[in-house]
Amino acid sequence: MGFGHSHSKKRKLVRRVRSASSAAQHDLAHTEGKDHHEAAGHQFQPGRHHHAEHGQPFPDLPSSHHPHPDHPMGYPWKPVEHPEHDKSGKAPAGHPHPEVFDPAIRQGAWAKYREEELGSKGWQNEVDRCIAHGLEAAPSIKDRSISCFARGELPHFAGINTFIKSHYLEDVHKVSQYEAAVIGVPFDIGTTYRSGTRFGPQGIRRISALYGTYNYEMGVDLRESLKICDVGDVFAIANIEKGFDQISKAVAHVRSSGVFPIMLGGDHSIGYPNVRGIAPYIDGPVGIIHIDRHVDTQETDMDERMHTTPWFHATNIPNAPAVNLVQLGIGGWQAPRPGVKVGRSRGTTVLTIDDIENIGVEKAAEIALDVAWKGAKAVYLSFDVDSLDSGFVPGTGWPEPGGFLPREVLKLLKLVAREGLCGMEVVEVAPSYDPSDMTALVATRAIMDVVATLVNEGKLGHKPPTKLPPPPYWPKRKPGKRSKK
Ligand SMILES: [Mn+2]
Repeated sequence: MGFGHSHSKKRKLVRRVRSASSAAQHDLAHTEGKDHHEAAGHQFQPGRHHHAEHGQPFPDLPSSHHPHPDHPMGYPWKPVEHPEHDKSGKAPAGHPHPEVFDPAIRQGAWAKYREEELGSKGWQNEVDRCIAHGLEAAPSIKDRSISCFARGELPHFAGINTFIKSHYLEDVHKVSQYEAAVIGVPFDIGTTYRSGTRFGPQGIRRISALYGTYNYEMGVDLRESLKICDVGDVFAIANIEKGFDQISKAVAHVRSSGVFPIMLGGDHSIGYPNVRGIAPYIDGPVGIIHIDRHVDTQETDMDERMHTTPWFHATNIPNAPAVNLVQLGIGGWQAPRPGVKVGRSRGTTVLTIDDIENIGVEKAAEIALDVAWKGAKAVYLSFDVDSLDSGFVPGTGWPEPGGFLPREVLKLLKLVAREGLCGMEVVEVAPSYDPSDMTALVATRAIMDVVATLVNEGKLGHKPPTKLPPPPYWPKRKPGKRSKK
């Protein structure tokens, strides 16, 4: 009984391990370029080879040498008959196999070819601008793309930091010249324990200087694909309601200019004025995807609209119904019960960390998209850094153990951003508790990954055309829905 059951389980496990190791042997044989037709697990079919020169889209690829019948995306190349080389280990003359890989199933290979398609016009413009504003480099410097005064991205340790050293837009009337705008919201009088998120925008901007605009595995260069600026900070007033009014006006200015707003918090109370600044410019319901350990749905906290309350008030906005609010990562011992009651009566959707662990990040993202987009015209994304395990985000007001791991939450963010967003916020970074800027770095990364996803999905900026098959490891989208900017 019990024994027999565990026995059959064991057998299954063994089989899986075996197939993984034969695949690994196979890979190793390829990587080393040795007699890989003999390698265990290699599905060599005598006389049948793949040849790069016979098939687009990788004419210079050293050859993906054999069929992958199980390829999930469909294999783009046809096998080529080579009856004269029908013996194992006999490759055609002049046909070495240095690096054999399949770009359609390996991100590392796909991205290498994608990079070539990204262009470099933006980079050249930036070099020209830096030299025009910062003088040519001293004559002894061979690399003439370097300027004398540091302007732009390089060196990463120099300069006055905007978000990823994007252009600082001093005159906000000109924001419509851009496609996305970063707005600092240094506001923390909504905190109920540790304050300090008023320095969140500064902290995020400082560490964001580490980043370039290119991401290998996503195959994207934001410098080439997105016009992004930093409009600086909202003048936050030390009064909750007046502060909210300033924030809503600033966000509305950017959104109504047709620009994607990215808010750097600030505490989570800004979620309400942020949505209030966007919703009037959306022609229909707005869904909200909220990633957090905390529900933040109570009406007041200590008699005010604190950072425990944004979604109560946001879902009172006529076109931001609570049934389109989905909350991911909820749990722990920092959950005031009044907010739970509101969620129950208004019909919000909550997935706990345990839920997400049980059903998986991909399924959780599907649920989030279904709920947020149901009958909606646009979706807003709110990311609280305290949704991660407190070990990764000490620099926050209410750290809680047991939250997301960074890789999990980054994947979740990318998946929920795929259908498009009308704006996003990253909140609760408090630099004074943030050794080595690690929490601010998570915040930066979240923004970068979301924005790059929007670009890659054709929802923001301009995605360079491609001749490549779709990137691997990207779950299939449900056909024909949810495609609003
Ligand atoms: Mn929170």
